[in-house]
Amino acid sequence: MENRSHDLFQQALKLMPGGVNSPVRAFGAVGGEPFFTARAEGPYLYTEDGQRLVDYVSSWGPLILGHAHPAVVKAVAEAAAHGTSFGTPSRLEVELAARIKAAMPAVERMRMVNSGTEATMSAIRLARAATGRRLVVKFIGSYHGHVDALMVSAGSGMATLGIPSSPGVTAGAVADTVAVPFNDLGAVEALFERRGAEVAAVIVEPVAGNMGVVPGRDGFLSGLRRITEQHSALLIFDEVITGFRLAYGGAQSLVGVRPDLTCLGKVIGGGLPVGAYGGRSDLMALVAPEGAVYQAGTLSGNPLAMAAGIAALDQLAVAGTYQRLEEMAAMLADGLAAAAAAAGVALTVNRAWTIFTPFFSAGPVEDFAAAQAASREHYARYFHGMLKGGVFVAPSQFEAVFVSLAHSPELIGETVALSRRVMAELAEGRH
Ligand code: KE4
Repeated sequence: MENRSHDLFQQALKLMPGGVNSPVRAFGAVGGEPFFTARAEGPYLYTEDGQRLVDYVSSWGPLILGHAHPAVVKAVAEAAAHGTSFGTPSRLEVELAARIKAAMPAVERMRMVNSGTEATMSAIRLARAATGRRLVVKFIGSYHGHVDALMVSAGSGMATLGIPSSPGVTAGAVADTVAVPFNDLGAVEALFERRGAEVAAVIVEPVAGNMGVVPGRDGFLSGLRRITEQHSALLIFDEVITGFRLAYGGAQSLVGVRPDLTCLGKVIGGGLPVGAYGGRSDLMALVAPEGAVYQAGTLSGNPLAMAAGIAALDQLAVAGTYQRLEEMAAMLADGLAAAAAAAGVALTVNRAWTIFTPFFSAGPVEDFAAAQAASREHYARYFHGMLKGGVFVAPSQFEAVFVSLAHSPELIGETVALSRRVMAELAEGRH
């Protein structure tokens, strides 16, 4: 049988590093060659080789409605017919920003950009300008995009590839970045006791998603809020994953902590390239052209991406949406845990509302060191067992499982049934 994914991959390898446009897609952590997707619809990916896969990666989070949702496709098609980018302000930018502000009161004003990386890069530049301080504190195993200053002890693809930092990121670029263990409030307090007067901001994923899903311990986020306020430093929530994913108001609406700045991406673009950073009006007033903090982007706020984001958020604003997502996430998470227990496979499932990660370890998994101790070998065998059964989960232990509104309890039930077979085979040492 012809293997079109293989042939495409051979061509891709000649054209792009690793044959991919983002490292985590290359299956480096799980082995094998990536399949190529021809099209996607609802909860399914359709590969170039005619396979239909149930998708729990959702393009790493954005496709919360499922693929090719009619409302999003219609909105993008209509916008495209009126022009794809104007390079001037347009009504759609106002409409998306107004929806984000209504959902997240802490985001009093914002700036649209084209990726989560641009959002976090801009937010730390703004924080340094606003405070006149240099130091940025991040957490080991958290990933905030590939901005030089934050590529220290990062998670996601960097953890997957075992790259603690990256060649090309100079010592100077990270001289003012300090990484401390996630969930370790004592380490943060000790750092602030020594260097609090130098800290511009703490940037945190309010639920870590890039070491796998690791929720903040009780009091962790409120502790960060207290400490940053005490030392006149800013608190930045990187909600690129959690924004409009955990709740319509993001993690900040659930954890009861108001950040000074928020970074967004993924879901707010409805599957098109959108990021945003925003927060206190007094801080955003420092951003050019109102202020002197320069940040710009040719395609920032372009009408296609805005139209997709508006359509997505309007679908998500419907009552009961997040309850449905959370019920399906819980059904799948609990199903996996039960399957592993029945097979005698050590598994710890961390769930935070609508997202979760199965760690192949006895656990608990409350920081990156514990996540790293999980069995990558077992994860790879689980990944391939599920893939062989027609289910696509993240090709890395350090990512999240994303359900969508296109999934259904019946489909989740079928996935759970498959997982029982996969866990049993894993326990028997097959795969
Ligand atoms: P992008 O630049 O990839 O749009 O966003 C960077 C980013 C920022 N902050 C958080 C919390 C993120 O999770 C991300 C990107 N997430 C990864 C996967 N967890 C994107 C997938 C990839 O790198 O291909």
